[in-house]
Amino acid sequence: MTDLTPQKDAALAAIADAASLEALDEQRVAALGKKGWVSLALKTLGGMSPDERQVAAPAIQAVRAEIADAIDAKKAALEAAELEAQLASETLDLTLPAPATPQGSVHPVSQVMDELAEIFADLGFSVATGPEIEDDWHNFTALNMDESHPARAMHDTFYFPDAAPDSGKMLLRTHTSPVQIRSMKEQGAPIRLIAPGRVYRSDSDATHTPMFHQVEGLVVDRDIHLGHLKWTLETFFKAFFEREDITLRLRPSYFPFTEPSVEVDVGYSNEGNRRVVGGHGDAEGHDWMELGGSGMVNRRVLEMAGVDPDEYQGFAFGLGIDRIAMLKYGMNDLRAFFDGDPRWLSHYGFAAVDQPTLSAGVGAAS
Ligand code: FA5
Repeated sequence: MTDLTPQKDAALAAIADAASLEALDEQRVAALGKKGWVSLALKTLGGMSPDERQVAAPAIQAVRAEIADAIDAKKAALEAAELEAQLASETLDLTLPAPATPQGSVHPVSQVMDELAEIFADLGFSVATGPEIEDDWHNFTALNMDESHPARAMHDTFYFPDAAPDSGKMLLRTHTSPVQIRSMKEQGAPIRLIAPGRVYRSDSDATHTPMFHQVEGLVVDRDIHLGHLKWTLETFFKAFFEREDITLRLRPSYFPFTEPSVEVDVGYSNEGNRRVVGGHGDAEGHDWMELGGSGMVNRRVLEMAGVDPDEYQGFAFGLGIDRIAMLKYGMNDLRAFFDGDPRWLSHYGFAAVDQPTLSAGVGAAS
């Protein structure tokens, strides 16, 4: 019988030196594989005499077991080292601060719309909406501006080129007033609502943009008069600007859909290049700024919206949301509202958690 000791020693040395699981497996195949030297040695047992076999068989089996044990031990060591290396390369330092993630912010117009809804909800107003693509009847005719009415020209309307023949001309609504008509037709009277939203006019400079935002207000009930309108606007502006010294000036004006009509101005002063609301507009260092139009709903409008003008009266107002946002939060160019500049948004925008509430203050800190 051949002595397997040299082969065994060489194999054990190679197993100890194996640097990877692949290298170790090569050693396993070379020794214990079908054609490995241990397997071949086992095959020689068949040609031996029983006496020889009795000595040789346990010796070969012992070599086989020694090599298999060495392979198992080395395998466990290599796997442990591999895991160790992986853990070392994948460590997470949980004490590090979280990396900065890009954050969105709430646009001042959206924030102001939420503030409006919060204040008016407290006064018992609901929030209504209407389509931005409107028909000529709701935007003009039902608001007492028939085809030949000169006030139509003041609206710089964007018309759609080819509307269906009997649908009436389609346009981008020029104000939120058509929501008055839609709401009265749907709900009848009494009614108490605000309707904030986008409106469009082909008009552009530092204080005018082709798309801007208005909030409509409408109250229809029995015995409504101009005093209710003034009280409502004053109460709203005091809550909105969070100061008591708000002075409103109602200036006689003209809108086809209100009679009488009044323009609403608010007193402000200049502090640096910022306009600060408060005080009487005629006082030293003060002036007036127009915020919107309003008036008592014209009888003809109530009639066209299906409300009996002998039983119900109403007041309505339409305010420029962008303008009141600029006044409250100190921006001076309206066009920046719509540039989408992330620096402007991160400066003037609001955190999503800054929900305006009457108890915590509707003017969330920006
Ligand atoms: C109207 O649009 C009327 N519908 C308001 C109204 C409603 C009157 C209900 C009576 C009853 P006017 O065109 O004045 O009115 O616009 C109202 C306000 O929208 C303005 O005072 C101003 O604050 C704002 N506004 C008007 N045009 C622009 C513009 N191009 N850019 C930004 N704000 C504007």
